[in-house]
Amino acid sequence: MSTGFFDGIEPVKFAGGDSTDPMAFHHYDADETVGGKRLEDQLRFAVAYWHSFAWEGGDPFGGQTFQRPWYPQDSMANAKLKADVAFEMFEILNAPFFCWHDADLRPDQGNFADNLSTLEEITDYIGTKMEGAKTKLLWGTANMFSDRRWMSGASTNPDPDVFAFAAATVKGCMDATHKLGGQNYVLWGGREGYETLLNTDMGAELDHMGRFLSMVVDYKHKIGFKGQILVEPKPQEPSKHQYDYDAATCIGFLRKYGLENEVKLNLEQGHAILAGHSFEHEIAVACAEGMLGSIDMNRNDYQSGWDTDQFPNNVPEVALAYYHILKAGGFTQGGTNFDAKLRRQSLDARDLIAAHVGGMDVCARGFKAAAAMLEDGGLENALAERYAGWQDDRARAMLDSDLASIQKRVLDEGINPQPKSGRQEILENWVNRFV
Ligand code: XLS
Ligand code: NI
Ligand code: NI
Repeated sequence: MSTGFFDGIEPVKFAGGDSTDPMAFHHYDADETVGGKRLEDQLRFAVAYWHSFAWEGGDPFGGQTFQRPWYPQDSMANAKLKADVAFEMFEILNAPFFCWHDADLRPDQGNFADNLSTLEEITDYIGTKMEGAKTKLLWGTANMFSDRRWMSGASTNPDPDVFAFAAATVKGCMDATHKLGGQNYVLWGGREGYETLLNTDMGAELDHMGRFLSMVVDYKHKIGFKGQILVEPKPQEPSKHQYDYDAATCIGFLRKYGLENEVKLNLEQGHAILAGHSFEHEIAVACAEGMLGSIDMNRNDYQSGWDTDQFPNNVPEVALAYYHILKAGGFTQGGTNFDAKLRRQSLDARDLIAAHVGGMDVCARGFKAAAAMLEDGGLENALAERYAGWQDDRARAMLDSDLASIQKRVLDEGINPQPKSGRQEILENWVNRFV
C-alpha cells in the first residue's frame, strides 16, 4: 500500500534531449551502453538517506522547514514510514543503490542498548523491503558527529568511554551493512579533529584513530564482509581541522598505520573544494595510488565557503571527474552517491524527485563526455607524447642510477634540454569540444 507521499508522480522515464518534461531524464538512459557497459552499471547512483529523508531543512539560523509525515523522527512507527517513503522514491527513480547512517534509519533512544536494538529492528524491516526492490545498499556508516556525546571526537575523543561507545557503534553499523549486503562501509570523521590545539594531544589522537581503523578492518575479515572499507576526506566543518584532510593526507595516514592495502577512499566533490583542490585532483591522487573507492557527488556554492551539499549541475566539472575515474578503469564496488540535499525552500515531494533527476542527468552528460574523450584518445596521445622521452632506454636507466653517473652522462653527451610547450590552452580547447 502506497504512503501517498509521492501521489501524482509517475516513475521517471528517459525522454531524450528534446523533451521539456522536468520529471523525465534527458540524458540518463540506464540501458544505454557507454564505455562498454550500461550507464546504470557505470554510474551506480545512490540516494543518500540522510539528506533526502532525515534532514528537516534547518540551517544555522533557522530550524525545520519541511513538514514530512514521518516527523517527529523519534518513534519506530515513523522510522518505518520513512523507510516506506524512501523505497517509493527509489522505485520512482529506478535507483540502483542507497546509503545510510544508523541515525538516519532508527529513532535515537539516547543509550547504546536501545539504539542497537532499534537499528536491528529497522535493518530487518529494510531488508524485507529490499527483497521486493531492485535497490541495493552501496554503503552504510555510523553517525558519530551529531549527538553531543561525540562533540570532542569519536575514536579520537580524550575520554576512553567515548572510544568504547564508538567501537560498539561501528560494530553495530558494520553488522547492519553486512546483513543488507552493503558493497562498502564508510568512515567519515567529522569530529575526528580539533577545535583548538590548546586542548589537543594530536599524536595520541592520531594513534587512536589508526588503531580504531585497524579494528574495523579486522572485524570486516572476521565477519567475512566483502565490501570495501572507505574513509572520506574532508578538511574541516564541523571541526576546525579534520585529520582526514584530503586524499593525500588520508593516504599518508593509511600508510603510517599499515592499512594501505585494506582501506580506500570515498571522495566528495564539495570536500575537495573546501580543501582547496578540484574534484579531479582528489580523484587523480587516489587513482595514482590505486585507492579510489567511491564518490559522493554534490557541489558547493563557490561563494559561501562551506559544505552546501547541492545537487551537481556543472557538466564540465563532472566530466573531468569521470574522465579520471574511467581512465582508472571505472567503479568496481564503488558508485556515485548523491551526498546532496534540497534547498530548504524546496518543500515539495516533487522537488525531491526533480533534484535527483537533475543530478542523474548532469552525471550522465558528464560521464558520456568523459567516455567520448577517452575514446577519442586525443588527450591520452598528447600525454603520451609529452612523456615520450621516458621511453628511451638511457632515460629509464637513469632511475636506477645515481647523481654522479648522471652528471658524467650530462657532461659526456653534452645534454642541454630545450623547453617545450605544455600546450594547456590547446588541451582545454580539446576538452571543450566534448562538454
Ligand atoms: C559530510 C559527509 C557525510 C559523509 C557520511 O560532510 O559528506 O555526509 O558522506 O558520513
Ligand atoms: Ni559525504
Ligand atoms: Ni560532505
